[in-house]
Amino acid sequence: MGVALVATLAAAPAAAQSVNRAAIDNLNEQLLYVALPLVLFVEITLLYAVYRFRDNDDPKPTTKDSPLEITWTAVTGIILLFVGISAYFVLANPYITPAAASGPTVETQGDPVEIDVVAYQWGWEFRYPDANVTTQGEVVVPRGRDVVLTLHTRDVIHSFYAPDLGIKQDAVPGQETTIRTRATEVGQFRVYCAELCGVGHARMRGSVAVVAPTAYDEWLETGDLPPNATTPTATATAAN
Ligand SMILES: [Cu+2]
Repeated sequence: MGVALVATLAAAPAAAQSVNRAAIDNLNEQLLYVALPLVLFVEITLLYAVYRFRDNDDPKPTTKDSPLEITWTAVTGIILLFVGISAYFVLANPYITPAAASGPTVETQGDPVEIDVVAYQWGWEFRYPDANVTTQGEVVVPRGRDVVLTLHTRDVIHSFYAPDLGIKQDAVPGQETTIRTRATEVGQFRVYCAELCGVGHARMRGSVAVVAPTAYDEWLETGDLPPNATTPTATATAAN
């Protein structure tokens, strides 16, 4: 019964918008399979004990019960091991941790689009060194191709946060940090600064426009996006 309920709850309503988001959503789902039966078990046990012993005038401490103690220690150990291994595979995913250039389970695509991101009080600048293009506030990326964003900051710490794409990375003064992603759905996705960075912090928003590869090439050449380039359609959302 528990498993059927979990399966119903965990059925994802929509496809993930990026490989990063897919990895995080999958982990969330896996952990839910463990957490939900545990919550039910603990709560039902608690309610049962409260009801069963409600009129106990002479409570006795639990005596030594080795099989029970071994069982709960072993079960807890197995659950923690499962959580640890699941989390490790996501952390070792090179899209989640770009320093893990090629993870044990996930291969990155070669020849990524490289973009320099400059965060400042209070906005975002995006530079495409290969195309000599610079944009303010909005970064345009092609669907289905790896993108590597190198983050810099002109002043204080900022954080590039695109929740729909499962991306969050700090920009630290004097350092370079990187984001690797591959968007799988055309669309317009919001970017927030997730590090309190001064009075204009709340205004420090941006967006990621994910467009079809042909629209991306056209945009790089002309600076204009075709109409409806960021409108998801049945064909545009086909998985890559
Ligand atoms: Cu900021």
